[in-house]
Formats: sequence, structure tokens, C-alpha cells
Amino acid sequence: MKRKVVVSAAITGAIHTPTMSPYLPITPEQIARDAVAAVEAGAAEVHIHARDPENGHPSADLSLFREIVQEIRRDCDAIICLSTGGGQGMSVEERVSVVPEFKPELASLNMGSINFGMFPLAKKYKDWIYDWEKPFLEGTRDFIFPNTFLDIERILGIMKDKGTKPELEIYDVGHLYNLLHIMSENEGLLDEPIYIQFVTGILGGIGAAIENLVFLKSTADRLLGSDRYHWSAIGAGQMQFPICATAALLEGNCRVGLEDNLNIEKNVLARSNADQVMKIVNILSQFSLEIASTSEARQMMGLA
Ligand code: KMH
Ligand code: ZN
Repeated sequence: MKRKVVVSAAITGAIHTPTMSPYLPITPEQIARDAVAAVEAGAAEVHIHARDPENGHPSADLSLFREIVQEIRRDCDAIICLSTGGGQGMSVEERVSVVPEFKPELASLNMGSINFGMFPLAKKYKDWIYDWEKPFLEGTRDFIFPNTFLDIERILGIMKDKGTKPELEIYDVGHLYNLLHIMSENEGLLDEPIYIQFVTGILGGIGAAIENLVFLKSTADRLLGSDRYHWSAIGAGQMQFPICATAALLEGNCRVGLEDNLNIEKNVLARSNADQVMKIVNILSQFSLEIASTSEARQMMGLA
């Protein structure tokens, strides 16, 4: 098959808050609709978190996830990746509960514990729509996002049992060593090609610099071998498009979406996830890179 690029869209996440953008999808219906539109624009995979429809707070409520998943499955053939990263304050049990409940094709799996620092965002806004937003962000100065070796192994076991492929979120180069260690101690727990998502630009992890992406990729090649993994990259914030374009040029794949970046260009809010998908599709077309359909993406990732 001619090499094509898989575009993923992370629809709403648990970093940004309602004050930051009126276009951030909040209700299950908004999240599902934005996901379907992203797929129509060229995304093959959608990465899903849920939010409380009353106030936009990240939520682990399975009934919200059910509405989102049902609507996406009804309206398109997207590869659904459910987040097991969840949001600040959720227990690991709450975070992973989406896997046995929905048996998604993909679910995220964060490969180490980090001080997930969202607090600099709090300084950028003055008038908050909801009371929870500012303390939620400021609280991350002292928040460890827990993903211990034991957590990771337990979640991997659940995913294996339910037929869900993990999307391994690598926030720093040490996480590749965590992955290597877990693979060496648990033969057969991960089916190859494994799926790595390089996450750059989260405070607490590696910065969103092109050199860092190249370093992550070359380290993964050295530790694992390039033919053993499928990969994609995220540049959180304004490096989203440069990191994605570089990943595609390095024969990887791209994740865009309002979860990681609210803008379409500097100081201009994206009006939807689909807008960002269209932008990356357009950038890639300038390099004559073609976009993978959902079925081509399944083939590339080794999904059923
Ligand atoms: N927002 C990304 C940087 C997850 O959902 O498991 C990380 C993420 C984690 O998507
Ligand atoms: Zn996520």
C-alpha cells in the first residue's frame, strides 16, 4: 500500500475549559457531532473525553461516554480511541472503566506519571464562566497525573482482555524506557505493531520542539526497531501544526484537535475540530501526502 497519513482528532480533552473557547464541545451531542465532522474532513481516528454538560468539567460518567460513542458509531466509521487519561481528580479505576464498558478499538494509555502542568493557562484569562475552571488549572501546580508501572500493567491487562489496542502516550523520552521495560517483562501483552503517540508541549513533559520529536523518534527506533511500531505526534499549543507536519514528513502520523490546541492560527480560535483537520489535510497535500481512510488506517495500525 502507498504510504498514507492517519489523521486523528482529539475532540475536547480535559485541559481547556469553557471560558477559553466557545467552540470547545461540551455536551455529548456537541462532542459526537464535532467528531463526525472531523471524520468527514479527513480524520480516521477520534480521541474522546467526556464533559459534564452542565458546566464543561471533565467527567468519567459512563452514561455520557455512552451517548457519545453511540452517536459516533451510528453516524460514521471512525476508529474510536477512548481516553483512559481522563482528567485531573479521577481515580485510575474511573479512568479505565471505559474499556470494559465499550470495548473500543483504541484507548489511550499514558506511559508514566507526570506533574501535568496546566496552571500557566490560568494567567491568560480574567473572567471565568464557571467557578471550577481557575482552581482546576491552578491546582495542577501540585498535581501528579498517576500512571505507575502497576497502573500501566493493570490497564494493559484489561485492554488485552477486551481486545482494545493501547495508544501509548509518550510525554518524554523516559517513557520510551518505561515502555521497553514493560514489554520485556510482559511478553505478549502488547500486540505489534504497537501504537505510539509522541506527546510534545505539555508542561511536565518534553517541549514541543522539532528536535525533540526527532529525538523521540530516533530513540524509539533504537530501542524498539522502526518496524515494530506505528506512530503519531501531538504538538500541544501553537506547535500543533509544525509538529504534525514534521511527523508526517518523518513517515509518521498526526493528531490535531481542540484537546491540545484551541487555535487555527496564532491568536485565532479554531471554530471546530474539523477546521483543524482540514488545515492539516491541506498542509499535507502541499507535500503530496495522502490521507488514510478509516479502513486504510485500520490496516496500518493492525486493527481488525
Ligand atoms: N491531551 C494529551 C496531551 C489521554 O487522554 O489519555 C494527552 C491525552 C491523554 O490525550
Ligand atoms: Zn486525551
